[in-house]
Amino acid sequence: ESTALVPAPVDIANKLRYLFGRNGDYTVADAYQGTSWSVREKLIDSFNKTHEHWKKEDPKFIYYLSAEFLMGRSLINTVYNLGLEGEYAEALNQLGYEMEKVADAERDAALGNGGLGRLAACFLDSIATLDLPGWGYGIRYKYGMFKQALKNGYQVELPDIWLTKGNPWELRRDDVKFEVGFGGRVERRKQGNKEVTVWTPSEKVVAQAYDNPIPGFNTPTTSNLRLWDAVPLTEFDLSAFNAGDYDRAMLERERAEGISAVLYPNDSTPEGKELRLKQQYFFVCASLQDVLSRFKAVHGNNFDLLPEKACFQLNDTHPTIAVAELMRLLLDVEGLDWDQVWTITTKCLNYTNHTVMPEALEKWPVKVMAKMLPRHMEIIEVINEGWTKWLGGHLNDLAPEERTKRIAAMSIIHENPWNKEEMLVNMAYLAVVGSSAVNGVAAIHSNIVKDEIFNDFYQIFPSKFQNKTNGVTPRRWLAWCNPELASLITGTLGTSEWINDTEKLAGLRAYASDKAFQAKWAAVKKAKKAKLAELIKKVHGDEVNQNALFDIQIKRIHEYKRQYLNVLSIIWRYKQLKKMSPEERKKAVARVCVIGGKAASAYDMAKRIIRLVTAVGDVINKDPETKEYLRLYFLPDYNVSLAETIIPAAELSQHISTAGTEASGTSNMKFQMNGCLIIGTWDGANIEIAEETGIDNVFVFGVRAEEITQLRKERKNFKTDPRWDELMRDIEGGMFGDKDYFKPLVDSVNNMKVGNDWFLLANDFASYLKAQEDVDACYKDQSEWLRRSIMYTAGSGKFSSDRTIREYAEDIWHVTPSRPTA
Ligand code: DL6
Repeated sequence: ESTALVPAPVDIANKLRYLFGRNGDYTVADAYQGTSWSVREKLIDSFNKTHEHWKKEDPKFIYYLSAEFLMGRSLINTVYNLGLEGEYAEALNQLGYEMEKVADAERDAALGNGGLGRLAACFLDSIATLDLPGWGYGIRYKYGMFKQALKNGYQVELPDIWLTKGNPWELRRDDVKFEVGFGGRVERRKQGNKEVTVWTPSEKVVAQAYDNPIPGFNTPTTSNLRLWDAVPLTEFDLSAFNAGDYDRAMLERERAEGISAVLYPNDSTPEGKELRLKQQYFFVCASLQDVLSRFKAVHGNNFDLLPEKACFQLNDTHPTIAVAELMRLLLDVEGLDWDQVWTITTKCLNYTNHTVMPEALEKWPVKVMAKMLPRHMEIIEVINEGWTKWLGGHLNDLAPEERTKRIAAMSIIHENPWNKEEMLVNMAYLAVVGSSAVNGVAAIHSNIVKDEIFNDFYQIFPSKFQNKTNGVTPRRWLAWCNPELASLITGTLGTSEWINDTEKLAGLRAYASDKAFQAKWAAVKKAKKAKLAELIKKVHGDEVNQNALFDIQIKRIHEYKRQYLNVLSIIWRYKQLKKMSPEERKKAVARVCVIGGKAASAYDMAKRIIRLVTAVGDVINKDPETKEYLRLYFLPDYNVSLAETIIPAAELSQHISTAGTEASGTSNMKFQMNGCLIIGTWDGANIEIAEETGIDNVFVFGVRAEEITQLRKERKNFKTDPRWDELMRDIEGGMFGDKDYFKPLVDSVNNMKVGNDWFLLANDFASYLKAQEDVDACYKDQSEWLRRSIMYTAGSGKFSSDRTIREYAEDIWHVTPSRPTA
């Protein structure tokens, strides 16, 4: 019998009593535990109903395969998505707690690095909300994204031990386990008059399923994220144990658990470590076996039907081994023929590219793959043989030399350009050849995918290539993280339907210049700024001027994202303020600048950038002459929940990547939804955001993507701005201390040194400063600023992940809604 009828306060107390042995005298952390274990049961009721319904209906499913899911916290999202907020807020009140404080006790589920993993999480929210039969599949990392701390202004990494207090949002499925093998040998054996291939792995582990129910909003649908934990095949080696060799007895356990132990903390550049390939195969193998076993339970061996019942989205190249694994399962385990299997596989798979940098596309040495996955390597070789042979015929019109060159350039297996001895498997090419659809994540990026990264492939299969501009869930990123703004919007539009249909936000345009409405809008922003000021006080101990412009840049630290350029403009601002008289200063626009983001642990230059931010902040924040007018804070350990506090408070946000380098960006969309103005380059989704918001409302600066190649060639002769030269001298001369440590940073943007200013900071510097002046001028006119702010939210309708998912469902997956009855 469900606990649905037990009043929430009693249920919370019961959970604490029977699950944790607590009787009264609860801490906030207890209140969180009691509440979430109580909510969990309602979630599971909904989950079970949905899955009973889907089992009966047998609709086509989309399986989103992703090495990362950056879910953040679940309590608020679950309570609100299930419509239980009133009941649980009231229950907590009765027990003497506030929902918001209780929710704060939850640890983030940080099983992702940044944009790619968070996008996957937003997509699951939309899949459930749109009633689409769909699951996510990934890895249940024991340690997620590292926790970032600052020590003397330098980043230090601490392990993310997130599961110690249990996880109320998951369900271990003891009945769902699959074996996953590695290494060993491949043999041909005779079976009757048929030759069969047998792979005997030398190592085996078990993938144990954990389900994480995903509640949709305003619907009875609760879908699923199934994550795999790696466990040993046997508890431990009994013979070794009996012989007293305890270390050896535990070895298998350690080896197995190592596979799902830790998330690689790299964003946008692959980690070429073997364990990474092991992780990728581990979760893909378990997920495909799981899907096939459910398929077989209903449809037996009628595998030609598989593409009508299941499709898979490969989230970047990380799950691309799925091409070979689906082939292997259908060929070797199910005994189907190659041609039939190839047809089924390519019909079922689709691939999303998330990065423009060609060097960031994953390539695995043939040697590594042949050792770890010998049967898969064989299959990839056969796929490549067929592919290059087919290409030869298709490119018949080309001159022989040109044809050979083109085939070599498009081969899935090719020479390592840096080491002729080594052959590589190009995972992106495997994904393109093995998929029905290939897409980029913003209009400009999808054009780069077609015209540059995969141009040869595009010329042959133009219809395979699509664009699917990213989106974010308006539930988490507006309605739940900014309830004050949400209620103003609902009150003004006279409906809360915008939460499911963000195009309705366009109705706010009519109020953009209305002074009374602007005043209410400003009051919400002010309240959210006060919250961020509280957080800054907690972390840095400083009070900040809450009337200052809150200027934010939060994202992974990367040279292409150019946090460095932001710091240079802050230093320039500081120097200008220093030159002013006290009277002049009073007329300046005050700013509180915040930068947050993690640097991959091995990314030296990114770590130096963090130190530059903290060092500049140390000088500026203490300067009695200017500190009323300018502050710079680095907020450590940027994660999903920190973003939920920062974004609603932001007035200006920075999206200043070198044009053509940021595939899309998604925080730009979250800021836009929350009425935050953007200063940005003509890059990624900034372009579409500007189109929807009105280009004159956005502070656009910098060179365009089409100019980059030429400008890089000419950077040696580029005459830098004298202000730029001055700043370089300042940093090099030790104005912020640590001058030796900052030297490589100064060198990296010097046209005569190794990096040659690859990301063209110097080229964009002057236009960036000009755009910053435009920001100041606009902020002085608060009514104009507020008008623009409202226009941002009003123009954000397109960037709901509901729109993105609807497009995937219609154009790529061909999956239709199937809603259980309430
Ligand atoms: O598509 C989601 C997100 C984009 O918004 C970012 O622009 C892009 O940098 C990011 N890509 C990655 C690539 N990771 N790998 N490999 O994180 O994807």
